[in-house]
Amino acid sequence: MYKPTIKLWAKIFIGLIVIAGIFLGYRYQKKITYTNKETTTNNQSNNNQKSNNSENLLEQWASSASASSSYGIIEEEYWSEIKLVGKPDVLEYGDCENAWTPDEENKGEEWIELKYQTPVYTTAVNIYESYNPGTVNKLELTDEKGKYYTVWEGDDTTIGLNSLNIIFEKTNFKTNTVRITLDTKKIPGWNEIDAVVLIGTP
Ligand SMILES: [Ca+2]
Ligand SMILES: [Ca+2]
Repeated sequence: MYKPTIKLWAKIFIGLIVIAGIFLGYRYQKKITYTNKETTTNNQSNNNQKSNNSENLLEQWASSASASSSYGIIEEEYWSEIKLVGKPDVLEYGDCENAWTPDEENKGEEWIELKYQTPVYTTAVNIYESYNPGTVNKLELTDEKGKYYTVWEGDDTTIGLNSLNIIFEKTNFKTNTVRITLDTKKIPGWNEIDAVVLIGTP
């Protein structure tokens, strides 16, 4: 009859320890993955705001919007000013109902006005253009009394699905209102904007 030697028992014992070790390691790794996933979800659920703690910079997406005109009527939502609210949701360059566009393709001067939850001293506004970009020519902000200040006037050279990132000297007033003027004659076709982010410190 075959009798396992002490040496064989020792090998089996070591083998079991290794298997247990691999199993525990796998469990621990799974736990770490899950924790990271949870953190990401929490960030996402903070719907229109993202805070950069090191500089106390707040990135806010519009909470409401109005416009000189809109292709979509509010009730139907498509291409209406409502489509400027929140994070970008146009995934590829082209005509998309998730963006705002005016009621005529090439009428000329149009404007959009975005409101944000928290007033901030701001240094930058990024305008996410999604179709026939390049028509933005002025950026204004209001102070807390509602007075308008022009912080940028210039030539929008945005191409494709991209954001026009406008950086300026930090305002000496807090704002929660961004007004953007466009010249839709400049670029033929429908000129569409997906979303606008306001960056600053509360
Ligand atoms: Ca146009
Ligand atoms: Ca949008």
